Amino acid sequence: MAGAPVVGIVMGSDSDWPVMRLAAEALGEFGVPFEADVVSAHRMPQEMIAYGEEAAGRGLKVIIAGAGGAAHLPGMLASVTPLPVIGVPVPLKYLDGMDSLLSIVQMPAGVPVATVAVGGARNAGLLAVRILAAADEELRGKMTGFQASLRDQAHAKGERLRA
Ligand code: RP5
Repeated sequence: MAGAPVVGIVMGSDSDWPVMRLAAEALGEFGVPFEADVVSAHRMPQEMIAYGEEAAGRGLKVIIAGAGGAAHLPGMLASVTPLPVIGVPVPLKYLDGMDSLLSIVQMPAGVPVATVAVGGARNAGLLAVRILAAADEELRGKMTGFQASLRDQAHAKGERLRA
Protein backbone atom coordinates (compact mmCIF):
# COMPACT_ATOMS: atom_id res chain seq x y z
CA MET A 1 0.00 0.00 0.00
CA ALA A 2 1.48 3.34 -1.07
CA GLY A 3 2.22 6.06 1.48
CA ALA A 4 3.25 6.06 5.11
CA PRO A 5 1.09 3.81 7.28
CA VAL A 6 -1.74 5.55 9.13
CA VAL A 7 -3.17 2.38 10.72
CA GLY A 8 -1.13 -0.02 12.82
CA ILE A 9 -2.40 -3.60 12.92
CA VAL A 10 -0.77 -5.49 15.76
CA MET A 11 -1.40 -8.92 17.22
CA GLY A 12 -0.11 -11.12 19.98
CA SER A 13 1.16 -13.86 17.69
CA ASP A 14 1.44 -14.74 14.04
CA SER A 15 -1.20 -17.37 14.80
CA ASP A 16 -3.67 -14.43 14.98
CA TRP A 17 -2.97 -13.43 11.36
CA PRO A 18 -5.64 -15.62 9.71
CA VAL A 19 -8.18 -13.51 11.64
CA MET A 20 -6.34 -10.19 11.57
CA ARG A 21 -5.64 -10.25 7.83
CA LEU A 22 -9.34 -9.45 7.35
CA ALA A 23 -8.66 -6.01 8.85
CA ALA A 24 -5.76 -5.57 6.43
CA GLU A 25 -7.97 -6.58 3.51
CA ALA A 26 -10.63 -4.03 4.46
CA LEU A 27 -8.05 -1.25 4.72
CA GLY A 28 -6.61 -2.32 1.38
CA GLU A 29 -10.03 -2.06 -0.28
CA PHE A 30 -10.17 1.61 0.74
CA GLY A 31 -6.55 2.34 -0.14
CA VAL A 32 -5.60 3.08 3.46
CA PRO A 33 -1.86 2.53 4.10
CA PHE A 34 -1.22 0.26 7.07
CA GLU A 35 1.51 -1.71 8.80
CA ALA A 36 1.16 -5.11 10.46
CA ASP A 37 3.34 -6.64 13.17
CA VAL A 38 3.46 -9.06 16.10
CA VAL A 39 3.59 -7.16 19.40
CA SER A 40 2.92 -9.53 22.29
CA ALA A 41 1.77 -8.02 25.58
CA HIS A 42 3.04 -11.00 27.56
CA ARG A 43 6.10 -12.12 25.64
CA MET A 44 7.56 -8.70 24.74
CA PRO A 45 6.01 -6.18 27.15
CA GLN A 46 8.75 -3.54 26.76
CA GLU A 47 8.39 -3.56 22.98
CA MET A 48 4.61 -3.34 23.33
CA ILE A 49 4.85 -0.22 25.51
CA ALA A 50 7.34 1.34 23.10
CA TYR A 51 5.02 0.63 20.16
CA GLY A 52 2.14 2.36 21.93
CA GLU A 53 4.20 5.31 23.08
CA GLU A 54 5.74 5.91 19.65
CA ALA A 55 2.69 5.22 17.46
CA ALA A 56 1.27 8.76 17.25
CA GLY A 57 4.70 10.31 16.71
CA ARG A 58 5.32 7.92 13.80
CA GLY A 59 2.16 9.17 12.09
CA LEU A 60 -0.27 6.41 12.94
CA LYS A 61 -3.87 7.61 13.45
CA VAL A 62 -5.56 4.38 14.56
CA ILE A 63 -4.34 1.13 16.12
CA ILE A 64 -6.11 -2.18 15.54
CA ALA A 65 -4.98 -4.72 18.12
CA GLY A 66 -5.96 -8.37 18.06
CA ALA A 67 -5.18 -11.02 20.63
CA GLY A 68 -6.51 -14.26 22.02
CA GLY A 69 -6.91 -15.70 25.49
CA ALA A 70 -5.55 -13.36 28.16
CA ALA A 71 -5.73 -10.58 25.57
CA HIS A 72 -4.12 -7.61 27.27
CA LEU A 73 -2.60 -6.09 24.14
CA PRO A 74 -5.42 -3.68 23.11
CA GLY A 75 -6.01 -2.44 26.65
CA MET A 76 -2.35 -1.88 27.45
CA LEU A 77 -1.80 -0.04 24.18
CA ALA A 78 -4.82 2.17 24.93
CA SER A 79 -3.24 3.04 28.27
CA VAL A 80 -0.07 4.46 26.67
CA THR A 81 -1.34 6.09 23.44
CA PRO A 82 -3.83 8.90 22.83
CA LEU A 83 -4.82 7.26 19.52
CA PRO A 84 -8.10 5.35 19.13
CA VAL A 85 -7.55 1.63 19.70
CA ILE A 86 -9.84 -0.98 18.18
CA GLY A 87 -9.68 -4.37 19.87
CA VAL A 88 -10.27 -7.65 18.06
CA PRO A 89 -10.94 -10.69 20.27
CA VAL A 90 -9.30 -13.63 18.51
CA PRO A 91 -10.98 -17.00 19.15
CA LEU A 92 -8.67 -19.76 20.34
CA LYS A 93 -9.23 -23.50 20.78
CA TYR A 94 -11.07 -23.20 24.09
CA LEU A 95 -13.94 -21.03 25.39
CA ASP A 96 -15.06 -19.95 21.88
CA GLY A 97 -13.23 -16.63 22.14
CA MET A 98 -15.22 -15.54 25.19
CA ASP A 99 -11.98 -15.25 27.17
CA SER A 100 -10.52 -12.93 24.52
CA LEU A 101 -13.73 -10.89 24.31
CA LEU A 102 -14.07 -10.35 28.05
CA SER A 103 -10.37 -9.62 28.40
CA ILE A 104 -10.64 -6.84 25.81
CA VAL A 105 -14.09 -5.33 26.32
CA GLN A 106 -14.18 -4.58 30.05
CA MET A 107 -11.89 -1.57 30.15
CA PRO A 108 -11.87 0.74 33.16
CA ALA A 109 -13.46 4.17 32.80
CA GLY A 110 -11.16 6.62 31.03
CA VAL A 111 -9.30 4.06 28.90
CA PRO A 112 -11.57 3.06 26.01
CA VAL A 113 -11.00 0.22 23.56
CA ALA A 114 -13.55 0.01 20.72
CA THR A 115 -14.13 -3.74 20.83
CA VAL A 116 -15.54 -5.57 17.81
CA ALA A 117 -17.08 -9.05 17.71
CA VAL A 118 -15.08 -12.21 18.32
CA GLY A 119 -13.13 -12.69 15.11
CA GLY A 120 -14.54 -9.39 13.79
CA ALA A 121 -11.35 -8.07 12.24
CA ARG A 122 -13.06 -6.95 9.02
CA ASN A 123 -15.30 -4.63 11.02
CA ALA A 124 -12.22 -3.37 12.86
CA GLY A 125 -10.73 -2.38 9.51
CA LEU A 126 -13.97 -0.74 8.41
CA LEU A 127 -14.24 1.15 11.72
CA ALA A 128 -10.69 2.43 11.26
CA VAL A 129 -11.70 3.67 7.80
CA ARG A 130 -14.70 5.50 9.31
CA ILE A 131 -12.52 7.12 11.98
CA LEU A 132 -10.11 8.36 9.32
CA ALA A 133 -13.00 9.38 7.04
CA ALA A 134 -14.32 11.80 9.66
CA ALA A 135 -11.53 14.18 8.60
CA ASP A 136 -11.09 12.98 5.01
CA GLU A 137 -13.81 13.83 2.50
CA GLU A 138 -12.51 11.52 -0.23
CA LEU A 139 -12.41 8.55 2.13
CA ARG A 140 -15.89 9.46 3.40
CA GLY A 141 -17.13 9.30 -0.18
CA LYS A 142 -15.65 5.82 -0.57
CA MET A 143 -17.36 4.72 2.66
CA THR A 144 -20.69 6.12 1.48
CA GLY A 145 -20.27 4.18 -1.77
CA PHE A 146 -19.46 1.01 0.15
CA GLN A 147 -22.59 1.44 2.27
CA ALA A 148 -24.66 1.90 -0.90
CA SER A 149 -23.25 -1.38 -2.23
CA LEU A 150 -24.32 -3.15 0.98
CA ARG A 151 -27.81 -1.74 0.57
CA ASP A 152 -27.95 -2.87 -3.09
CA GLN A 153 -26.82 -6.37 -2.10
CA ALA A 154 -29.54 -6.56 0.58
CA HIS A 155 -32.17 -5.39 -1.94
CA ALA A 156 -31.00 -8.03 -4.42
CA LYS A 157 -31.36 -10.76 -1.77
CA GLY A 158 -34.94 -9.65 -1.10
CA GLU A 159 -35.69 -9.64 -4.82
CA ARG A 160 -34.40 -13.19 -5.16
CA LEU A 161 -36.67 -14.32 -2.30
CA ARG A 162 -39.69 -12.57 -3.76
CA ALA A 163 -39.10 -14.00 -7.27
C1 RP5 B 1 -2.05 -14.59 22.48
O1 RP5 B 1 -1.82 -15.93 22.65
C2 RP5 B 1 -1.96 -14.37 21.02
O2 RP5 B 1 -2.67 -13.22 20.66
C3 RP5 B 1 -2.57 -15.61 20.45
O3 RP5 B 1 -3.94 -15.41 20.17
C4 RP5 B 1 -2.43 -16.62 21.56
C5 RP5 B 1 -1.64 -17.84 21.21
O4 RP5 B 1 -0.37 -17.47 20.72
P1 RP5 B 1 0.60 -18.59 20.12
O5 RP5 B 1 0.84 -19.60 21.21
O6 RP5 B 1 -0.11 -19.20 18.93
O7 RP5 B 1 1.86 -17.88 19.70
O8 RP5 B 1 -1.14 -13.79 23.15
